[in-house]
Amino acid sequence: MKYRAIIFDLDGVICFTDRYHYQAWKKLADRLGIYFDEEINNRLRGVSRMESLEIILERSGKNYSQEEKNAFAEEKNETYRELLKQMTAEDLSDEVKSTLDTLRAKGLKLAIGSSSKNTRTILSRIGLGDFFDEISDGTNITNSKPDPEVFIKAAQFVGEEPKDCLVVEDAEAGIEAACRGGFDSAALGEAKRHPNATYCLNGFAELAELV
Ligand code: B16
Ligand code: MG
Repeated sequence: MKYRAIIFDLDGVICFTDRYHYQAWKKLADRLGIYFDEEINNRLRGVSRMESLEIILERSGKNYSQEEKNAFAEEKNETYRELLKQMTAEDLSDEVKSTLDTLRAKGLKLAIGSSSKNTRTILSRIGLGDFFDEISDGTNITNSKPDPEVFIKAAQFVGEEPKDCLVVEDAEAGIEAACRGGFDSAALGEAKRHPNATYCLNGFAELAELV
């Protein structure tokens, strides 16, 4: 087998919380009178909540204090968490679930490497609360993607070297993080724009043939 473990990004790979992030940021941006669109939203993929806010505020003419920024980030998170309440096991696609089962049956260790502080809430909502061997997320890191910290911690948690782990990502920042950490990577969606992805996938199910 080529790899001993697979580290999955969450938002945009395992499930599609990206549309809820978009709606929640859009609501805040509209309230503040700041222009925001899908293209700007793509720059937020894999990026932490506070760094995402800074990207949104680039279009604002105002200088906000740190206190105001904290309140904006909290406001967005409250909207986002409200939207997450709609999620159920039906938000986990058959393709993702059956591919995960195939990878597990091959004996691979399966971990999450996500920037989100809401990772555990989301996994339990979609019925994967106890599925992964290890979870590395926004609650155990100080630097978010493109820094490799979240993946390095995931590899440590499963007890494997980066060279023996494959990272699966939908964000360019995530592929960059994988490269910097010494991991091979498989890109989905927007992440395929990054020139250094090891593999470009047309769909999640292709993973089963790769490893
Ligand atoms: P939270 P991932 C990332 O998840 C999202 O792609 C990014 O848009 C979000 O800002 C970040 O999580 C932080 O999320 O506000 O829930 O802590 O793609 O790394 O799984
Ligand atoms: Mg992602």
